Amino acid sequence: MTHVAPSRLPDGSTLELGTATASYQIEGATTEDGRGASIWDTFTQRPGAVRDGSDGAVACDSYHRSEEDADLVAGLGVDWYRFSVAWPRIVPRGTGQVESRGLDYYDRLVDSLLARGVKPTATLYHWDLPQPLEDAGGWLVRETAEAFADYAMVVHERLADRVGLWATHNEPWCAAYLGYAAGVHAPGRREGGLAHRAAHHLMLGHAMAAERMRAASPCDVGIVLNLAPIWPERPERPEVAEVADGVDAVRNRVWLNPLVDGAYDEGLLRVAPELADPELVRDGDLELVHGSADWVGINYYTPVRPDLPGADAATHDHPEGQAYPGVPSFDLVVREPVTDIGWEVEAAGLEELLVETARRTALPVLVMENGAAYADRAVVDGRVQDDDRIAYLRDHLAATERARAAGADVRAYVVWTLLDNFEWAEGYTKTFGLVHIDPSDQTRTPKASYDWLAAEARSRA
Ligand code: PNW
Repeated sequence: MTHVAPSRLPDGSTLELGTATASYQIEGATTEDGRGASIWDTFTQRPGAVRDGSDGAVACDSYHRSEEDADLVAGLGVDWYRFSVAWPRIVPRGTGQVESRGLDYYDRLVDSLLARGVKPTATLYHWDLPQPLEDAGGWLVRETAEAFADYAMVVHERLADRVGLWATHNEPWCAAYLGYAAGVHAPGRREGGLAHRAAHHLMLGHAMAAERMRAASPCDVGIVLNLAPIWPERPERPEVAEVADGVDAVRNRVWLNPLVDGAYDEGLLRVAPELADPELVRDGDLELVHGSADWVGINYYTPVRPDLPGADAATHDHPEGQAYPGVPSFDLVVREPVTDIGWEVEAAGLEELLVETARRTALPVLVMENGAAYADRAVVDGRVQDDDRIAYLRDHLAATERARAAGADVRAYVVWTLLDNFEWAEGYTKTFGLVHIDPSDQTRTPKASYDWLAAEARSRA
C-alpha cells in the first residue's frame, strides 16, 4: 500500500476518539496458523473459572474477519482503533521461533485500517502470556520480562513503519493482582506476595521493551493502567485512611512510583515488603523504569470506595472487595446506579483521575478504555437500543472534556469496546460492545450507541 507516516501520539489540539478490542477477547482461531497456547487457553478450561464455562476459542472470529471489523471501525468515523497483539501468535513458545503467519494477520489488519483512514495503535500484552513461559515461572521470573522485550521487538520490526503509538501492557494490575493474588484471572494463583513480584517484572518488561523500541525507530511508547480514584468511606477514621492508603499503594503507586520517581515509596513497601528484596528489584531496574513512558493510558470504569473489612454496606462480589493474603483487605462500597457487571457508575471519578494522573506524571494522558456492560434490553427492528450505554458514554466523554478544560493534558478518549466479546471470568454473560454479535453465526449488528459515537465523531470533524 502507499506509504503513510506512522500513527504517532495525538498532539492534543483536540480530543481524538477511538474504540478498542483485545486479541483473546475477539480473535478465536486459537490453534490456527501456528499460534501457541496462552495462559487464558489453559485457565478457561479450569472448572468454575469462567461464569458460563466458555472460552475464547471462537469468540468474535475476528481472526477471519479483520476486513469486516475494519469496516465497522471506519463506519464510526473515529480517529483510532486500539487492538492488541497475541504473543503466542508471534512467538508460539514465548521465546525463540517466530511465526510469520501471526505477524501477517496484524500486518493485514493495520493496512485495512490505514486504507480506511483509521489510525492503528497496538498493545503488546493484553494478558495472553504464552503457556510455556508460565510453565517456566510466568511473571514471577525475570526471564519473562526479557522474553517480552524480545517479542516486542519482533512486532515492532514488522509494524513500526505504520504504527507509531505503542502500549506495552494493558492493566498490569489485573495481570498481577487478579492473576496471582485473587486467582480470578489467568494463571489463577492466590498469594498476594506473588502479585507484588509479578508487578515488578511487568514494569521491568515494559521498560526493557520501551527502551529498545524507542532506540529502533521514532515512536511513542506508553503503558495502559487501570488506576483508580480511591474514595474512602468515613475517611475521618484513621483506620479507614490506613486501609485506603494500602489500596492506593497496590492499585496506583506500585505503577506510578517507579515510572515517575524511579522508586517504591515507604508506605508501599510496608504493604508489599517483597519490593524491598534486592534479588527481585536489582540495581538499575528502577532507573530503567524511571521515565520509560512517553504517555500514560488510563482505563476507567468505576471509583473504588474502600471501607474497613466487615463494614455493613460493602459487597464482596467484585474482585476488588475480596481479601487476598498479602494484599490489604478492605470492603468495597458500591453505590447505585450500577451497570450489569455490578460496577458503580460515577463519571466524576474519571474527571478526578485524569486531572490527578496528568498532574502526577506530567505526561500526556490517553483514555484507552471506558465503557459499560449492559444487557440488550430494548431491541427495535433487530437493533439494540442501548440508551443506558449512550448515557454512560456521554457522561464520561463530558467528564474527559472537563478534565481538559481544567488543564489536564488528555489527548484521546477510546471506547471499550467495538464488539460484544469474551469478557474474561464473566465469559459471554456481560456485554460492553457498540456492536451486537449473534453467537450462532457471528453476524455483527451496530447498536444505537454505535450511531451515537459516529454522530459524536462527525460533530467533532
Ligand atoms: C478491563 N475486575 O478488564 C480490560 O482491559 C478489558 O479487557 C475488559 O474487557 C474491560 O476492562 C471490562 O472488564 C478488567 O474484575 C476485568 O476488577 C476485570 C476487572 C477489571 C478490569
